[in-house]
Amino acid sequence: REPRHTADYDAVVVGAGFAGLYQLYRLREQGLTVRVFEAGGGVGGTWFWNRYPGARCDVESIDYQYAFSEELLSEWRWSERYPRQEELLRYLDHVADRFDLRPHIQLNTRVERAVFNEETGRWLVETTGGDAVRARYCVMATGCLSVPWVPDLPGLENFTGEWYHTGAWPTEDVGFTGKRVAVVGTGSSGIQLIPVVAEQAAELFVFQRTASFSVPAFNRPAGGAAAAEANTGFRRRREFTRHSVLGLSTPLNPQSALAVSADERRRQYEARWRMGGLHMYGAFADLLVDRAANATAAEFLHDRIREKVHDPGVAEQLLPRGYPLGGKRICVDTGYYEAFNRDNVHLIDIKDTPIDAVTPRGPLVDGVEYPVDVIVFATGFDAMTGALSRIEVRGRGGAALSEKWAAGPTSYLGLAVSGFPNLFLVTGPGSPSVLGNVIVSIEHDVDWITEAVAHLRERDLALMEATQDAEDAWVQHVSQVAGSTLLADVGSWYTGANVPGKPRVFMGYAGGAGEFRRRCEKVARQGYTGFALSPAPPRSMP
Ligand code: NA7
Repeated sequence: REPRHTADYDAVVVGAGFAGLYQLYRLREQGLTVRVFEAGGGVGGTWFWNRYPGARCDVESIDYQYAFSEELLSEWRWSERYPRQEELLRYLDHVADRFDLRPHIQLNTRVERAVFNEETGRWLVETTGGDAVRARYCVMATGCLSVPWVPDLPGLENFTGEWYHTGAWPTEDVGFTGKRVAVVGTGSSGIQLIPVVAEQAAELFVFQRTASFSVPAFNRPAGGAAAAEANTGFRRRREFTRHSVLGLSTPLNPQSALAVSADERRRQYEARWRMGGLHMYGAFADLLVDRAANATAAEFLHDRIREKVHDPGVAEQLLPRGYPLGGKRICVDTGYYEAFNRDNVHLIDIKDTPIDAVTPRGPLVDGVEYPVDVIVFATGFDAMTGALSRIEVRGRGGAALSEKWAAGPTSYLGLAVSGFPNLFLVTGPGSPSVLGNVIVSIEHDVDWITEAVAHLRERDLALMEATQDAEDAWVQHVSQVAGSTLLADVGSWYTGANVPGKPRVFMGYAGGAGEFRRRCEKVARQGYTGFALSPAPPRSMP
């Protein structure tokens, strides 16, 4: 099949979210010609698609922004402690304009195929619209949570109302006023959406399979002296997050939860609770590694739920049980539990009785039909590998990435895959990104990739490829570290368990953002150990 037309670039970047925009900026800075393809109708990635009411980042604005430009840092003012989707999208639009990135970005364009040509040592990247470009480097900035997952419910196609997924929200307003609404899913997205819809809908039915651990955001305006002070301390703060475990600004309490008195434990949990949201992770050093320590935090949060929810029966159903705190990412809410004190909000526990089907009128559970006007699926994403598995990526010998990853994704440092020269992944599987603040990981990975590309160009090297040995060792290390935590066995999107049929592999690096950075730096410093660097495409001998 002949592509419609072929243009040549130094690099192709797939995706124009936080990762793709920054990668474009850095490669342009190096003087490379770059083409960015973006499936969305605008830049922003996650923050373009997740426009559902209540959508907000669970990391604080000050930590969830780029650090590469002093000008950008000083001219942009966040309005709230936790940024809303709309503000994040405005920020990324501003970045695209401010650094003149738009001419290099082709929107509304989905990449269908990326094939490495061993003769030329170049990637041919083709889009569904029939564009084709050749490039020396191909960077996948396709996101960790970018492919919405809608459960395969029989009858959904005949549902006569409207239905939406939080991660593919329409650009037009969706009205809930006076309507009967079903929300399926109580992870981060559902927990943000539910209190907002509860205020508008006539009746809201929340279908909960697994109760989440949620900690209030204690969101507030970001203005005033505190903001100015935070900005002054930004460099120090960012340096701290870079070398932290989760990429967050919270100091981790080095103590064990089991080494202190019950009073001290409570004091510590209350202090972290008041800090809000993900700060809870830092209460004790062993929360994610010791079951008994973890149980003390779970108990503290159970008590907070019981205090907030008036109906003791509903409160019991909202208690997360059967998995450790942090096994699924802690949710950060504003008024989530309080929403269940409203007369128009109904919790339907579907743990033991899943949604069997959707009738033309609404969800059907255990023979009971819930007639609704709108169903919102807050059912999460085909995480970490979803976007890449939807692109036909072929490396040496025409081998498909999907086949290589059939039993679960493998990588070297989450950045590269053996057999796929000059293909780079930003926060790929095996990176620490999704366990904490993805922006810190994105910046690291993009900087690392940019420096690797500069290294090749300065030395007139054509190809960089992870060796199979290095990849095997990294995969083993990732798995070993995950196995030493409480995270690896939990049925979550970290392990692919939320998508039926997906291989169960822990897809993050639980060794921490700081440790990951240290290892990547060492690899680069030692001349890219674990990578084969070659001057020209090695041709097979006649
Ligand atoms: P999550 O965290 O994957 O949450 C999805 C929710 O949907 C979770 O409660 C799931 O229950 C539930 N779910 C998934 N499939 C079904 C079916 N078939 N029936 C009922 N309930 C279902 O996605 P989010 O969008 O909330 O958040 C993703 C990340 O974005 C988050 O971690 C932050 O990093 C930002 P389950 O727990 O699987 O039993």
